[in-house]
Amino acid sequence: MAKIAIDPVTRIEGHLRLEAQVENGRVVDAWSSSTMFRGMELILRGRDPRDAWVFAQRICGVCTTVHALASVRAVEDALGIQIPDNARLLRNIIASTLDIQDHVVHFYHLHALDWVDIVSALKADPAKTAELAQSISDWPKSTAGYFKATQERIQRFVDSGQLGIFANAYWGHPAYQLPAEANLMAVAHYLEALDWQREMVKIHAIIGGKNPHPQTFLVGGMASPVDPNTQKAINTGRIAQMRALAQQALEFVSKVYIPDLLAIASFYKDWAGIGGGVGNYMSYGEYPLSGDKSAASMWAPPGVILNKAVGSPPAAVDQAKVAEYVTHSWYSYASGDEAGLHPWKGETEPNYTGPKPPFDWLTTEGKYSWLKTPRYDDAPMEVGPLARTLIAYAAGRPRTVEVVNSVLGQLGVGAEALFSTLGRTGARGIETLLMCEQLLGWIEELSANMGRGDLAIHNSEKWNPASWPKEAEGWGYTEAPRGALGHWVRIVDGKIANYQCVVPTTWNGSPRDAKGVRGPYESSLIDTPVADLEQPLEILRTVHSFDPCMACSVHVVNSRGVEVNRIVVTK
Ligand code: NFE
Ligand code: MG
Repeated sequence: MAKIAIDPVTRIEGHLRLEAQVENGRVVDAWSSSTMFRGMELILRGRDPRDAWVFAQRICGVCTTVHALASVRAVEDALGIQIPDNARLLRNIIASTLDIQDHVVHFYHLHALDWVDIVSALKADPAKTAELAQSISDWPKSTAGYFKATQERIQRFVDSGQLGIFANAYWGHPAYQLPAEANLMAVAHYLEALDWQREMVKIHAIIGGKNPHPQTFLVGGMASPVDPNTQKAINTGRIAQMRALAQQALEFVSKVYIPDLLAIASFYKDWAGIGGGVGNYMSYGEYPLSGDKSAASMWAPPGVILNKAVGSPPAAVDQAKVAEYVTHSWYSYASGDEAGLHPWKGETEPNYTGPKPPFDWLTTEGKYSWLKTPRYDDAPMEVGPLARTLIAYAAGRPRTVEVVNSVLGQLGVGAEALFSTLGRTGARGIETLLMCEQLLGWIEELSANMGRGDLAIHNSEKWNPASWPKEAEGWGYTEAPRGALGHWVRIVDGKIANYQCVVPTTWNGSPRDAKGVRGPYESSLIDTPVADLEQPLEILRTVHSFDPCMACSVHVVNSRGVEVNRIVVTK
C-alpha cells in the first residue's frame, strides 16, 4: 500500500491537490482538496444587486461570462423581470461561444497531453502522418510538408533544452499508446487550436467589447444595441462577422476536433471502463429557445439521472433540493457542521485547519478542502458535458441520440462506455459539435429580429429599486462549460443580504459529505490503474476529463500554502 499526493495538479485552472491510496497498481481510495480560498461571495454583500454581475464575472477568467449570466438571472428571478427576445439570443450566443472555445482549449491544451506523447511525435514519418490525417478528414492543411514543418518546430523546442509549455509531463510513460504519426498529427492541431480559439472569441468582442469578461450584461436584458442601420450597434456587418466565425468554428470542430477525438479514443478503449464515478448526473438546462422557460424549450434539457439510468426520461430538477455541507471543508456553520444548508441560507465563514509546510498529509477524517460539498437531495451529482449529453440522450433529443449512437458505433463500444473517463472526454466533443450547429441558428434568429425592426434589448420596468419588494430571493442558473452553475441571491431593502454561488467544480471536486460519501472526482479515481507511483499519469487522465476549475469552485492562495509541484510517495 502506498499513498501519493499530487499538488498542484497542473493543466487546470486554480489549485487542486489529490491524495490517493494505491494498492497492487490500482487506486483504492482518493481525496480531492482545493487549496485556495477566495471569498468572492463575501464581497458581494451590501452591494446593489444590479452591480453583482460585474463582480461575480471575475470569479473566473476561464469560464468567463457564465457568472455574469447566472448573476443577472438570479436578480431577474428575485424581482420577476422578463427579458426581451434579443437579450435571450445575445446571451445564448455569448454562452455557447464560450462553451465551444473552452471545450476545444480543454481538449487540445489541457487534456490531450495526457494521451499524446509530444516527444514521440519527433519519430513520426511526416508523409505517413499526412496519409493518416487525410484518411480521417479532408482538412486542407494535412500535407506532408505541413507535418514536417511542425516536427521541425518541436525539434527546435527540444534542442533548446526548454520545452516551455511542453515541460513537466510524463513523456515516454508506458501508458501512452498512440503511434508516432498520431502523436504528430495531434501536436500539429494543438498548435492550430491555439490560433483558432483566439479567432473564435472575437464573437465576445463583437457583442461585449472584449474577452474575457464581456461588458454587456444588464439586469433586465443586455447593453449591446442591435440596429442594422448604424455603425454604433450590432449591425448587418457585425452579424456577417459572427456568422463567419461560427462557420469557421463548425469547420474546425467537425474536421479537426471530432476526427482527432475519434482517432485518439480508438487507441484508448480500455478507458471506457475506467473513471465512471458516482453515476448520478445533473443539468439545470440552458439555451432557452423562446421566452418560455419549460424543460422542452431548453436546447440542453434540464434533468437528474440517478444510478446511470439513461433508459428512462430524466427527473425534473428542483433547486430547493440543493444543499452545501462543510463537514469536510474549511468552513464553519453557525448551526454546526453536520447539516447542509440551502444556498439562500448559505454561510461563508472560513475555518482553516489544513496542512502546514514543508509537507503534511491532509487530515481526511476531518476538514480537508476549501470546496464545500454540494448535494442534490443528499446525493453527489456529476455535472458537465457528460451529464448534459446523458440527460439529452435520456430525454430522447434526436440530434444527441443520433450523434452519440454514431460515435459509439464508430468506436465499436456499447452505451456503458459513456460512464467513464473516455465517455466524459467524448461527450465534451459531441456537445461542441452540436453547439456549433446551433450557434449559427441563434445568429440568424437575431438577424431576423433586427430585419423586422425588433431592436429591443432591455426591459427597464423594474430598474428603479423603489419598485422592488422589501425582501426578495432569486435563483439564477446556467450550464457553464464544466456544468451546472447556480447563483442564489437574497435582497433586503434594495441591497444584497446574502449571495451564494454553487459552481460546477464544487459539485465535481467536492470532498466527502457528512455521511462520508465521496465526491465525483474521488469516486471516479477508485480502481484507476497506476503503473508508476512517481508518474501518476492515469490519475491525471481521469481528473482532467472533468476539466477542473478551482478558481470558480472556491470563489488568494493560503499564504502559508503547502509545497508546490511535488509528488510525495510513502510506501
Ligand atoms: Ni472557472 Fe466554471 C465553468 C463555472 S467552474 S471554469 O465551466 O461556473 O467549475
Ligand atoms: Mg460557493
